[in-house]
Amino acid sequence: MTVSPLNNRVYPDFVPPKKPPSNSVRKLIIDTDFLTYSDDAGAIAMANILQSMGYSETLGIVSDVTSNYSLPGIAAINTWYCHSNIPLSQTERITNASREPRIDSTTPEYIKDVSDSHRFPQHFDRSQTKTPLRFYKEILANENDNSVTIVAIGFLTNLNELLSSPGGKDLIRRKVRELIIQGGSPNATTDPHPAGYNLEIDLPASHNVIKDWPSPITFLPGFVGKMVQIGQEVLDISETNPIQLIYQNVTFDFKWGAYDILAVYYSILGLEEGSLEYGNVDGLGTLDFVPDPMGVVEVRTNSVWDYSIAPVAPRRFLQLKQSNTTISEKLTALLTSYGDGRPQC
Ligand SMILES: [Ca+2]
Repeated sequence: MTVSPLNNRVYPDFVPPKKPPSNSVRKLIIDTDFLTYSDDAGAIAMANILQSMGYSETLGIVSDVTSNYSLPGIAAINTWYCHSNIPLSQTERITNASREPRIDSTTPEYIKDVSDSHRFPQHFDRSQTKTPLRFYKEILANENDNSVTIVAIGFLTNLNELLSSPGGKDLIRRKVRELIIQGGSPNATTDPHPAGYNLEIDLPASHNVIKDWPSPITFLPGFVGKMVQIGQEVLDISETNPIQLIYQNVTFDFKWGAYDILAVYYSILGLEEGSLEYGNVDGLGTLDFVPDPMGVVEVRTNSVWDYSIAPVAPRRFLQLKQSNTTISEKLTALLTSYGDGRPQC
């Protein structure tokens, strides 16, 4: 039994993660396709929870989908966790899509309910949002060198735009300590898993970012995230929390991979926390795209870890160090750490 540092309440299952080294409050920018699946919501909740515990500060959240509902939904989560002032960004090309239009989605739609301010209070003013390129440039310019962590839990379109912009590459080289990407499988032959949805949606952008990004990149492969299942317990948290509704709608058999949640967890707590380890030696090699060995139609692409390629900066991929159930229990304890209550802002 542990007293949660979040609200001084006692939760039988709550185990706070090992603290990162001192002076390492992670400054984070999250780039998300928050629209269709539940793990983006869990990941944004995780960033909020770890910020409340003093481990991180989310400098901004960028939506890389065009849906009009995406930012209000993100704002609802931030507002629930008492961080309504986290700046948000999205393209000006707004649509009324309620699911990612580039996939044939069979997932239930949740975004309209979550973005409904009458149901989930939110502090959001679209007139105050900036486009992703301007947003990234202003945030990075204002931070210390080598101090910003970017976690890409969606597509790489915005990051490629930043990288390709005048002065963008130098700004990244100076300010970004690490880019974490949810996606990319290191072994196409033994793992018949495509490069991953996030990387396939905008393959030219993905290719360019992986090739030219001038600071370290760490990949969380899809099959790693899939092994850590999250679900049933999140349904028991307060119904006032928007992620409760999302998990109710978009978990299959009440379980869904922790993909984006695990990426955010690593981006804040690093390897020191103990769940994960690097799968390649000394940061050598890099991810490379190859044709899908199954010859599958559509845009399916596979990837391999190619040790013969010398990247412009270290590239690493993550694998589980602890058992998937142990990690799942730790993530679940954090996501449910307010019990059926809510934070007092
Ligand atoms: Ca995502």
